[in-house]
Amino acid sequence: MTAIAMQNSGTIKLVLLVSLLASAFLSAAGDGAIPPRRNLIIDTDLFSDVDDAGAIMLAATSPSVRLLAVNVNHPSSYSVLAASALLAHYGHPQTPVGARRPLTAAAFFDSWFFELGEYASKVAYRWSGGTLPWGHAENSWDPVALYRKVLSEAPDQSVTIASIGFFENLSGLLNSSADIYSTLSGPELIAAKVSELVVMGGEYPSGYEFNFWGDNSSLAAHVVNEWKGPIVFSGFELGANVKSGGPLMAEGPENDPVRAAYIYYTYNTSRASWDPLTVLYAMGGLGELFEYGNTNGYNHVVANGSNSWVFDDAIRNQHWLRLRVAEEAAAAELDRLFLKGAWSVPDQVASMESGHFDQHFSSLPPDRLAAM
Ligand SMILES: *[C@@H]1O[C@H](CO)[C@@H](O)[C@H](O)[C@H]1NC(C)=O
Ligand SMILES: *[C@@H]1O[C@H](CO)[C@@H](O)[C@H](O)[C@H]1NC(C)=O
Ligand SMILES: *[C@@H]1O[C@H](CO)[C@@H](O)[C@H](O)[C@H]1NC(C)=O
Ligand SMILES: *[C@@H]1O[C@H](CO)[C@@H](O)[C@H](O)[C@H]1NC(C)=O
Ligand SMILES: CC(=O)N[C@H]1CO[C@H](CO)[C@@H](O)[C@@H]1O
Ligand SMILES: [Ca+2]
Repeated sequence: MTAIAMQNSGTIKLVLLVSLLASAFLSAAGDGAIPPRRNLIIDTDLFSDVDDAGAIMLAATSPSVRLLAVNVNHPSSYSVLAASALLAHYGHPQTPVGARRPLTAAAFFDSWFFELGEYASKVAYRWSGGTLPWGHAENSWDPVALYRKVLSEAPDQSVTIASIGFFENLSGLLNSSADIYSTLSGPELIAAKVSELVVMGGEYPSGYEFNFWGDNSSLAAHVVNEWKGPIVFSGFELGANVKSGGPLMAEGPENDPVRAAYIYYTYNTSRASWDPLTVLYAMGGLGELFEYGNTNGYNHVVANGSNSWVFDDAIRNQHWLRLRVAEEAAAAELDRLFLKGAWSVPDQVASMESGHFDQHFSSLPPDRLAAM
């Protein structure tokens, strides 16, 4: 409403409006009617791209999310320990972490572009903490047992699962049967507890994308084709040109592990935002940033990992996401949330206003610098 419109509508109406708004606000506050936190489980690879770290930070620092668990679907111990370190840094030292077995000592090496750096081991070591401090990856949960425990304890229809990597653990959940946590089978437990599965993977309406083919494409096909409940897909095209992380690297707290991860991985270049956008949707729904790209139909993944949308008027519970805003605007919103999240941790110290990147690396031993 513009000021002129308000003047025209008269002082009495304005006063009435203001007092109505005030009483609505007060009664909401008085009832403690803060919107309930959304229960979220993240299933992440946290290994070959840094955007998983950004996505975890968004969820771990959002006042509208209750992060129930993080499952890691890459078997590197460093990925598992880094997940625990991030959770601890952002105030969730008790949040359980599950890990796909058998664990390995694999470290990311960019044998494709020869330009991206490794971050998981560095974050895991320097920010060690949470339920799995450095050296204790073996104490992580079996991911399927963790899913079953956390789902069985949650209210019905209350859990969103955000899948931002591969599909081993979700396939294992689908195949699971009654255990000490629940008498329900995997599909029954999912039907009872999961309100939505949000998947970063594929391309829409059809394509061939890494999360579906990059690890075990038959398990991607198993999960996508067999999941009965609502699924929302975030495709390659959604986040590829949304470049985020620059402001976090430039203006974030010096001690922030996700800022460091972006610097290690990108050498101070903003990065595509597949996983952060996926988790943003998982946390808040369509909001102002997203809309659905379809009204009906379902996604179908074949054994080699390529996917295509089957338009079927009878199926209404699967959608793919599209941006409602310009890619720059989506990136700006992620950057705002990254900075807000990073600064929400007590006792942060600002990075130097400029030259922070050089300064960060100049604190490394000279032989390490030479190796870069
Ligand atoms: C689950 O079962 C499906 C179909 O029987 C099978 O293809 C898949 O490999 C199983 N998943 C896991 C993780 O073992
Ligand atoms: C995919 O996973 C299933 C179940 O664990 C396994 O049987 C199969 O060998 C895997 N395929 C590949 C290509 O690793
Ligand atoms: C790092 O990125 C930020 C934001 O994009 C930029 O302001 C800064 O100049 C960059 N620093 C270096 C050393 O490239
Ligand atoms: C995957 O398989 C489908 C048919 O099942 C085929 O059309 C497609 O070309 C294959 N994609 C790749 C990248 O091999
Ligand atoms: C392929 C793979 O490692 N899948 C695993 C997912 O999680 C369950 C439970 O830990 C394992 O049984 C599967 O082997
Ligand atoms: Ca990922």
